[in-house]
Amino acid sequence: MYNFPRDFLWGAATSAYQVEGNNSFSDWWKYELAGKLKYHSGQACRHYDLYNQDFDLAKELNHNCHRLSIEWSRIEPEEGKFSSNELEHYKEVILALKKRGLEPIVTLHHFTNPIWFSELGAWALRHPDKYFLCYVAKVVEALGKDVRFWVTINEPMVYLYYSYLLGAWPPQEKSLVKTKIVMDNLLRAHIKAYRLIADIYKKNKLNRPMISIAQNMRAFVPHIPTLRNKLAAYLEVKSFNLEFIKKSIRAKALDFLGVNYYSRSLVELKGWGIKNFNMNVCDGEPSDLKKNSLGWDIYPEGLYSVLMALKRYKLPVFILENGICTDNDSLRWDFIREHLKQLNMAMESGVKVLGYVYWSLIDNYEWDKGFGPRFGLIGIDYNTYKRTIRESARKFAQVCLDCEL
Ligand code: IFM
Repeated sequence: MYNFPRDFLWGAATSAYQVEGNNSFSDWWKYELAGKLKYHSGQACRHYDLYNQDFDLAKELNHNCHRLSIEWSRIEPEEGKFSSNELEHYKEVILALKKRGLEPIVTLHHFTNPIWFSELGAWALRHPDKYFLCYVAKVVEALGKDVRFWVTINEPMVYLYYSYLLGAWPPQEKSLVKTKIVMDNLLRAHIKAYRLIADIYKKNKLNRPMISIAQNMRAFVPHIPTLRNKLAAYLEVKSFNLEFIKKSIRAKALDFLGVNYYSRSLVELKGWGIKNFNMNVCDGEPSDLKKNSLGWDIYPEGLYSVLMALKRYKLPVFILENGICTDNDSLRWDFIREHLKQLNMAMESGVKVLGYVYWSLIDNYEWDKGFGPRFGLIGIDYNTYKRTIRESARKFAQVCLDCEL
């Protein structure tokens, strides 16, 4: 038996661009229409209109929290022009969660940018934080009184890799110099946003919120355990998993550690050039582990090792994403169950964990991979937008209710 605390937070996540639909002021939309991305997000899941229905389902599944993101390009479609209608919309979304007893966990940046910001130079600008902070201030002033958990930036390292090093996502850059600049800029933006949010709460005499990032962390496992591969795995952990976190902690800008965990990378170093150091160090190498529909290894024990590596920072951890895309729903339940066991073991070994959020509540637009990968606890029929609760979701719901597995 695996027991979790009675006040544990259980839920699922979405991000605005992946589910809302019609985010036409966003850089992704522009790239999609220009044919620079293979798939068009279009109406996505129509969550912008159907959020009440989706939150009813989350409540039916015994969730007591929900992670969502705010689409910057809706709030500020033109530089300096903020939409009171859209701020009102997100206020209603947050209230819809609270009304159902779902604690909102709100992300401010989840990969997408307004078109105007991307045309100015986005995160490679000299001081991108000055634009980001204006938006953050508007949102936090508007929503602050109903939000206890803020995530400033989702997966900064993933954004950096895909958008500036590998050239897959807008702005499709492949530049080492820009990668370094953007890394520093994201870090600075996070630290300043952290301080700004804290100040706004203080000024408005609200209880201090919990602020963090959502850090994608992978288990880096040497493929063949040569000294060279071990060293490379160590360097990957240090740079990909830990650098952003360590620097944020040094700046006293993390109240908890938001962790997104999916898979492992088998490390087989092909050369010492920086491009060999990316998330998929051993892409295409055969491994006998079961895989999700995108070919990622299913490796629950990696969650344990990632969490144990965080113990030394003495901050509570919040699993803000963990999930699988698959057409085999019993594999989804196996995935959730095995990861929850590893999570529980880490807790037994002294890691304080606030909650577990599955990715994702509903199937959605998986960025450059389109609508094929099915991550949802709830399936979406993209012809009718009908939602169907999957069996795995029901099993997870029981765990959420009982706080035991
Ligand atoms: O869909 C993404 C999400 O936007 C960020 N974390 C990983 C998920 C699955 O790839």
